[in-house]
Amino acid sequence: MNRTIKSAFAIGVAFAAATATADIRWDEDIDGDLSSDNFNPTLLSFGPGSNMVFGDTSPNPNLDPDYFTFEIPAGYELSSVIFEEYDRVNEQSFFAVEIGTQITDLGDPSGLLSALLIGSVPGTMQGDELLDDLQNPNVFGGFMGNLGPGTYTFWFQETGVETNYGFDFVLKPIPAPASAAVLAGGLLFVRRRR
Ligand SMILES: [Ca+2]
Ligand SMILES: [Ca+2]
Ligand SMILES: [Ca+2]
Repeated sequence: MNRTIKSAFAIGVAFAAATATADIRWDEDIDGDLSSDNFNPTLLSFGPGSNMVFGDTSPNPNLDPDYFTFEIPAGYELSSVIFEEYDRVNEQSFFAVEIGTQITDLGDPSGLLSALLIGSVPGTMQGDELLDDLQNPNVFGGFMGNLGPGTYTFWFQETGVETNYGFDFVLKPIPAPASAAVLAGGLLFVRRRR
C-alpha cells in the first residue's frame, strides 16, 4: 500500500471509529453503573440517529436495576429500539418505560407506559426490534406508533442471572403529515397553472 492510500485508509478508519463510538451514550464498563435509584435515574443525552446504551446487571449480592432517562427533542420521535446485546438465551429480563423523569412505583405497574419480558421469545432476542414489543407488551401497558417528543425513563433488570445488555434507541425526524405534503403539492400545482 503506498503512503497516500495508507494515510487515506488510516483517516477512514479513524473516522469510522469516531462515528462508531460517538453514538454510544453510556457504557457501564467506562461510565459506571447506571442508577439503581428509580427516583433518580441516570440522565442521558441523546441525539438524532443511533443512541446506544450498554450495561450489565446482576441479582447478587443485591439486585442491580438500571434506570435511565432521556429526552426526545421537538420534531423527533423514537422509531426503533434494537436489542443490541444480550448474552443470555433462556432468560426473561424485565424492560419497562414510564413517561417523565422517574419510575414512580416499583410495585405498581399502572404508572408505566409499557412493561415487558424480553430475551427468550423470538422477536425479543439479541438483534431484534423491541419497539413492537413495547407497543404490545406481554406484561402491562402499550401504545400506538412511535414515541414522540418528551422525557422518558427506562428500567432494565434481570433477577435470575448476571447479564450483559445493550440497546440502540433510534431517533428520527417526525415525517410531515401526508395531507400537508399533498396540500403543498396541490399549491405548487395551482401556482404552476397560473
Ligand atoms: Ca444500576
Ligand atoms: Ca448496571
Ligand atoms: Ca420484536
